[in-house]
Amino acid sequence: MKFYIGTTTLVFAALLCMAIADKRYLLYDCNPGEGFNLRRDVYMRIANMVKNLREQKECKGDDWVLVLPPWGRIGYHWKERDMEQSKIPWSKFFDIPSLAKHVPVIEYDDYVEEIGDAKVDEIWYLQRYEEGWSSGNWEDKMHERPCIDQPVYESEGNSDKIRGWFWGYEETYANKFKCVSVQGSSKIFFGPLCGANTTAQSIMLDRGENILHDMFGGKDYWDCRRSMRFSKELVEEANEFRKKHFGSNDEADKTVMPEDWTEHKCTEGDALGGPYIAAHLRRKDFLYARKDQVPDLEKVAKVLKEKMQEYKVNKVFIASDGTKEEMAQLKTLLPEMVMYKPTKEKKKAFKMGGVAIIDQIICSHARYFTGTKESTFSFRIQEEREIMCFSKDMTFNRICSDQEPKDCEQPTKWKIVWNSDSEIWQ
Ligand SMILES: Nc1nc2c(ncn2[C@@H]2O[C@H](COP(=O)(O)OP(=O)(O)OP(=O)(O)O)[C@@H](O)[C@H]2O)c(=O)[nH]1
Ligand SMILES: *[C@@H]1O[C@H](CO)[C@@H](O)[C@H](O)[C@H]1NC(C)=O
Repeated sequence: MKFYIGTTTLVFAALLCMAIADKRYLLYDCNPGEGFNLRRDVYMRIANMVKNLREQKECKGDDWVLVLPPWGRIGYHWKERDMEQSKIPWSKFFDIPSLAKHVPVIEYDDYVEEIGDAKVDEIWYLQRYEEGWSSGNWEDKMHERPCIDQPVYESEGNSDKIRGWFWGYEETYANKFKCVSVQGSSKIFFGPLCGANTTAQSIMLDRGENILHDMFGGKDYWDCRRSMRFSKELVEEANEFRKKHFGSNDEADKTVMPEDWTEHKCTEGDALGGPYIAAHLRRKDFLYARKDQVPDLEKVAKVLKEKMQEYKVNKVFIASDGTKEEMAQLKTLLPEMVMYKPTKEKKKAFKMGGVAIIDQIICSHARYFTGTKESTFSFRIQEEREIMCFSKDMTFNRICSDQEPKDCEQPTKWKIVWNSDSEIWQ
């Protein structure tokens, strides 16, 4: 009897070991300068890399899991001195079970607990090719190369631990570090990660923004995008605001979606939107960097008034990173405008990313939306509306500045892809 139990335990332990040995973790980070909304796009590239790695023959048996990089120290807007805007788990902003329906994900803290150490086996620091883009024929390629920039990772004294930013987790270290020049999409990583260059359990790809989308605008792209449902807390806050200020709700607006995103499907024009229009007015650095394409506030007020008439509504929601003074000026020109202004407590609880997402949710449920040229903040709203099946004319808009022609170029109309056999844009 004793012997029998012993064997089962042994067999069980062996099975457990095998299961653990098969698990591999992909971590990533971006250039600190990248903003919140571009980072959400980089997530999609990495998530689809993990999805594809799981399906690779060379990687057979490897149970790849994506480790979600804690939020913080992002872009120049989030460079707050306090650590309050750091070490933020993804669950603050996104619904983890929804993400996990596309690809297995794990929060960083849970990863540390799971492997029992705050460490990464290898860091691949992605960079361009020193000689620049290869002219002539485009070629996907990747090689280990000397670092071009000063490395942001350092060996610690006489230990072999490599230290770096690691999202503000000081105890975290890596065992190996190398620079890798890359030109192309995640496809080129399959061979190297699946044994050709490493069999390490955990690999971190830093400067992840250097990886391109495998199939921009394809089914994987949209599946992944749809899996990025926001946290319930943020959705509730946005819904309350919609109800209170506009009498807007999903039933009346025809934007009801099933809890499980994989069960959702609609056709363009299904969504009506709430009885208000919305605008995202990106100001700050855009006022200088894209001076000729940012409309002045008089122009904004004039166009939004016309649009309210056209859509027969008397409320306009404004999302903006503009200053208090700019918004006060706009209010005198456009008294109908409404903004989301969280209390101190809520601001603290939701963090800057959460407040940005609430603005985005409210914009995405409006009857008509107009955004800012080349702002990834606006792009994310447009995608959200595309997922809910708003008519494209009510989504892909921007206000022309006075320096531009009256019929200035409007945003590209991205079309959601629901099935793998639909046409795709590459
Ligand atoms: N709450 C809120 N925040 C905004 C708004 N517009 C911009 N922001 C903030 O400013 C940031 C945008 O600037 P960046 O961080 O440089 O970059 P990004 O997020 O990739 O977006 P873009 O620069 O617009 O492409 C967002 O991440 C927000 O935190 C807005 O309408 N509402
Ligand atoms: C993988 O190994 C090959 C052969 O040694 C080398 O040329 C290449 O640079 C390596 N790639 C990476 C990403 O390490």
